[in-house]
Amino acid sequence: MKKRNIIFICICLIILSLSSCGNANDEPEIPERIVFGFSQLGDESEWRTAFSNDIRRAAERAGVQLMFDNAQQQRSNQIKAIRSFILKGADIIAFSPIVEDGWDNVLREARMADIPVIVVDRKIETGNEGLFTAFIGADFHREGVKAGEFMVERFADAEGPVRVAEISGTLNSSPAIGRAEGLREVFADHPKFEIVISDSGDFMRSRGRESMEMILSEAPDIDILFAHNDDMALGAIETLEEHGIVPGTDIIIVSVDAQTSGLEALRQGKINCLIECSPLMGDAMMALVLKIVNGEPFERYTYTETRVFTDKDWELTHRQ
Ligand code: GZL
Repeated sequence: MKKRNIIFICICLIILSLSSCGNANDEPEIPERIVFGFSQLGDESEWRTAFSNDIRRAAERAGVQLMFDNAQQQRSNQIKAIRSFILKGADIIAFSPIVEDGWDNVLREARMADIPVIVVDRKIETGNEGLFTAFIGADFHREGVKAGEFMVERFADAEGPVRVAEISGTLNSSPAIGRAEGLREVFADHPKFEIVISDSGDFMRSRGRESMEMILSEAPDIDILFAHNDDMALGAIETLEEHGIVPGTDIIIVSVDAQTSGLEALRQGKINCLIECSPLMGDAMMALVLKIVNGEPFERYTYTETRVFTDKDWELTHRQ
């Protein structure tokens, strides 16, 4: 074979080898996954379970690497979880604060680590609003107002006093505070309504049962039960039925959340009014996560919708 052919072949081989190995710049950049730490307060209710499931699904859809911790209803566990997310170098953290107070120190630690924090679902009381980056959740005060407005309308023809029992959520939690305040704001303009007894059921069905037992023994002749969530309302309904009292007829029942079991009780006429508080915030929260981490503009406060479902609507739209 002639010398020049050999040289030509060698040159071709060199060019081929250089083009095939490419260089680091040609490799497609695989973006690093955002590491997102979420501290969930517990699993006390149907709403909470739906919310946790929605977060997992939304993180999957968003391609976000989720570190999820269930605090089993202990603020101290939430603080530990947030600290662990900081140590693990999360890009961003979110948490559902079980109660309003006691978060400033751990939020300062996240701030020192330059990790943004989103407050989700429930609100916090803080001496420095700059310690968190954004909030997404419901307007609890509005939910309480909506409950009160339903009661005013349903008892428009009643002389009064209209005796109201309240089974509230976790003490010092923003939904319990907001819902109670909203209801009382409406009653301030309608003095025939009297809240004759109030007890915390911690948003749990079992505690709703217990609270209703106590209410029946302490204030037997109530006209309305206002439960701060469906789980407690359903627990109370079990107790009422054990006492031969017809829920939704002998006592008007108003609840918040409008989860599957609550809607079923509405259909059965055992609950008369549901104030919706949607747990399906996962996608909106992930959109916020991506905007904040990517330095894009975002809303600091995002509120979910509050719809009202009543037994009359149900009759109108679901009459058999
Ligand atoms: C509301 C949420 C409340 C629900 C309850 O955003 O924090 O906690 O109303 C849940 O069902 O336990």
